[in-house]
Amino acid sequence: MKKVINVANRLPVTLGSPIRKSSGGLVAALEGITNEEFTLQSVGWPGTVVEDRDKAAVSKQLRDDFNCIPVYLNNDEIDGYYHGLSNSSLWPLLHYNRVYMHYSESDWQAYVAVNQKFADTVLDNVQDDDIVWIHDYHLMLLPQILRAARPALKVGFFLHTPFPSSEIIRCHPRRTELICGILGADLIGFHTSSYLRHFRSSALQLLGIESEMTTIAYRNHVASLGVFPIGINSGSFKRELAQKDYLQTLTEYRVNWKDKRIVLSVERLDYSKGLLRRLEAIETFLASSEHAGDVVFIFIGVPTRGEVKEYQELREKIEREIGRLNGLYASVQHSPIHFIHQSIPFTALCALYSIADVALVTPLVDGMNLVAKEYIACQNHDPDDYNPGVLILSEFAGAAQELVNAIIVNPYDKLEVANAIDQALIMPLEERQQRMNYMTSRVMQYDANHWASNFVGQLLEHHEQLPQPKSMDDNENRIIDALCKADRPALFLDYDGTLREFEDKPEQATPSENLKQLLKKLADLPIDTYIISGRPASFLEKWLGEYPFSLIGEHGNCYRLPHSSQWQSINQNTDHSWKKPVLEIFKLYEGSTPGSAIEEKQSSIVWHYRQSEPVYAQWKANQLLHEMYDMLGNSPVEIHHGKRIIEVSSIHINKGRAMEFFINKNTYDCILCAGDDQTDEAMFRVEQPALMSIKVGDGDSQAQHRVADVPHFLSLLERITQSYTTDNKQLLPPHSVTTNRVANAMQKAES
Ligand code: GDG
Repeated sequence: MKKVINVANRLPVTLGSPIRKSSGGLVAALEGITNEEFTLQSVGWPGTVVEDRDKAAVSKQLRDDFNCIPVYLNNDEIDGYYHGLSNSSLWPLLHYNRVYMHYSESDWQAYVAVNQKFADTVLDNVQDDDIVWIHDYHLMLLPQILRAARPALKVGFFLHTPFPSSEIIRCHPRRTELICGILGADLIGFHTSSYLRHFRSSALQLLGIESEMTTIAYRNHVASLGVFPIGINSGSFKRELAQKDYLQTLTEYRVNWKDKRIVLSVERLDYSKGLLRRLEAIETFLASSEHAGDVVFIFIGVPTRGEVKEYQELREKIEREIGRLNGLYASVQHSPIHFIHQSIPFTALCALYSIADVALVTPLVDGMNLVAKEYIACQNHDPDDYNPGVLILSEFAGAAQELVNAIIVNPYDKLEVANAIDQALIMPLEERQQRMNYMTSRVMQYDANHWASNFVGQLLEHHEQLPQPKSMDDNENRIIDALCKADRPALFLDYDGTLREFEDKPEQATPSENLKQLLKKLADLPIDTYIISGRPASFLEKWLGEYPFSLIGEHGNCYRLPHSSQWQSINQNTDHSWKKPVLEIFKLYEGSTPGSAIEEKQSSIVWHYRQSEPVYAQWKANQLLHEMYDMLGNSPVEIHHGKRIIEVSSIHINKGRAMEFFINKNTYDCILCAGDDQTDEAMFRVEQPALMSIKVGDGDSQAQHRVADVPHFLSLLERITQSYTTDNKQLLPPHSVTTNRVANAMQKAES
């Protein structure tokens, strides 16, 4: 049976004596997936500081009675990680509020440390086959920490809030770390496709990571992206609506408000929920509607985050505003707004949902908003007396994308909201029934259980689809072994992205000290080494000319043999007549795309847009590509769309052909080629039994092997150099290989 470890900021329990299970929607959602297939364990903060002396007993009880593993936090950690970084910097930004964002380095340090603490707890309790499901913005670093520690784990991450536009999230001083943290997950889930789109565009804009609609590759790891609109725990509402207590409460409320129409609002007192704007709309309604005297507005405002200054101020403003409106619009018998500033019992909540003629759900921004769905679940379905209410829903709640039959409003438009209240109050029964029917079937069918099992199902699917990579150690050993055994080995190594990481400006990507040391060691080996690059001869000569390597420039157009200073063409008769018109068009694109630049080489022309605004430049690049395909259909050229470049080069020139040119002149019995981009694929495609190929980094490739990035490739080269001992350039390979060479030598002698 598989275990799902559910990791969220809060454990689904409330400490006290006795410890009580919380009744949150998330807990119920996850319980729905526990059957013969899954068991469920929760990891999280128990919600309060626990004294050291009590920890062992609390942990034992939590584990034995609730299958919960606590992550204990001290007061400093709670301040920095929870009140600070999570609630005072991430929450406001995720809800488009830059002004309320407060960031401090000490909060960040606490956030990093607590995410690590969560990781340690998960790692202590997890087996490779388990599923780890991480929830929400408190734990954005956790997926990447877990991936680094245990790459085989199945890790899902779901964000319960919106993911805002890149223009907003970029304000966070730690945006890069946060996005990279999430990218460690195998499956990243959002409530709506807009949040998913924003996440993708932020990864592109802020980190330069391109993605597909449902996948994103980062550091040799592909994460799936998905839209999973959370639902409510429909079963618990169905059950509640059949309870005696509920029916009794309902009757009491009906009597209490028998002459009134009820407009209900329920939420935590959070600025994202739009209460002040709503009060403006209510004032507009009270001042102008003929129904004003018939209506009571019931506001349930659950206290939240009282430690944060903005929440204290919001509460004061709301209380002041409600007092003012009640003073202004009350009569002797009636106050228009009934404000309950506390959480009410579930039974009372359901009864209120049921009797409310209208639910007024107008957040300024909200990940999903479960209240809207809960209201729908509580409309009376007695076929003899089906008299449903009306949902007024903000277009900025994630729920609006599903509940399209609600009256959808712009919460910033007080007149529109006031009119919507009027419209709802007079809406004919038939229309109310029609609207509610569609929404009810959606809400009851796509409930929390469906959400949870869908997410977990897709996470498992993601894993099944992944080709199980062979252990890189095995591959490495085989490659090193083969080179050591060979009589005439050769290396064909690309430079940028293979031996050296990219820089914003290509001219800055000169060999690092480490690389120079490594190249020196390679130079001492009895291996023919070729550096095969798109760079011009001048660059290769200047930075790599001192080594006894063959240098091949411009994707195989020209070469220079070791110890020579003479550069020669590989193919003398190449037609370059296409270059002039191509250059003219490239110049137009250079002019209209700020940050882009043209590089002209002997046999190719390259348009670089690495430093341009990515989305616009990508669009221009596609345009240029089309133009090139139209123009050059019959020309002897290859058009190549690489990593933020478009290159047009002679068809007679490519790295594969250049490599073959040298292979044909020599009798290599083992060849290793490596590269990171599309131009290197021409080498990978060469048909040669002695050829081994390595792709450096992510992306599709025809190479036989793959390493994660430049450092991994350099460490492989390092291992190759270590496997040889040089003594007057005599090869003294490792033991196992020696045996083989002796055998070879003997065979030769016998023949
Ligand atoms: C976050 C996202 C996303 C409220 N008052 C009482 C009470 N509640 C319950 C409601 C509902 C829950 O609290 C509120 O859920 P929301 O979805 O509306 O909002 P957040 O708490 O901000 O939740 C949100 C959600 O995560 C799930 O992903 O939808 O966008 O911000 O269940 O019923 N329950 C009781 N008494 C109350 O007075 N018993």
